[in-house]
Amino acid sequence: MSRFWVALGGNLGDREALFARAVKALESHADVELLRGSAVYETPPFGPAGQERYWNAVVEGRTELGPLELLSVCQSIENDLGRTREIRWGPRTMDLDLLLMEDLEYKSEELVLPHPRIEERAFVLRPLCDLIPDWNLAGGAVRECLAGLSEEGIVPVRESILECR
Ligand code: A4P
Ligand code: MG
Repeated sequence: MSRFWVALGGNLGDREALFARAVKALESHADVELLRGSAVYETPPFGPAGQERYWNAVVEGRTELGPLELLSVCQSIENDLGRTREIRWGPRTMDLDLLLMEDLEYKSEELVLPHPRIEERAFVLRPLCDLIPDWNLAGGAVRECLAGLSEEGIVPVRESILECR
């Protein structure tokens, strides 16, 4: 069994309903067990201007699946929730990024672990810090990486993503 952390993000449609559907879809997979969830945060959009604010959260789970299999589970949930890919960093109903899988390092065209942009993004680090503040990333512990970024405009909106189910 490997522990994993998946980030959820979305800024189109009914964000609460979409977050609930994503959590249910993940935990209803026979080989995936969800253990803990961060708070849900409303966050200022990063990327093209004029987008709505996002909801962001992180779930921690464990699985017998390998990293590519888990990525493919995440991608099929994104597709089921109406995800389309038109604009890089553009608006989306649901983005599920595989952040970490134990301390596995992996690099292929489809998957890079740890997720290469974790340390640049307060909207990822803020919820990840709820769960594993002392986890060491390349640039330092999660809480230290977060301390180096601005958290301006990041507001908790639900105590736990697992409440949204
Ligand atoms: N890929 C490689 N490694 C991974 C990994 N560890 N997890 C590949 C997931 N996917 C991984 O992803 C593009 C490709 O990355 C996939 O085909 C996969 O094989 P995508 O989800 O189709 O594209 P994307 O999400 O548009 O790109 P990217 O670079 O993941 O964007 P981000 O970084 O997720 O940015 N603002 C706020 N406030 N909150 C947000 O959540 N999200 C984005 C999207 C922009 N602005 C945001 C937010
Ligand atoms: Mg993505």
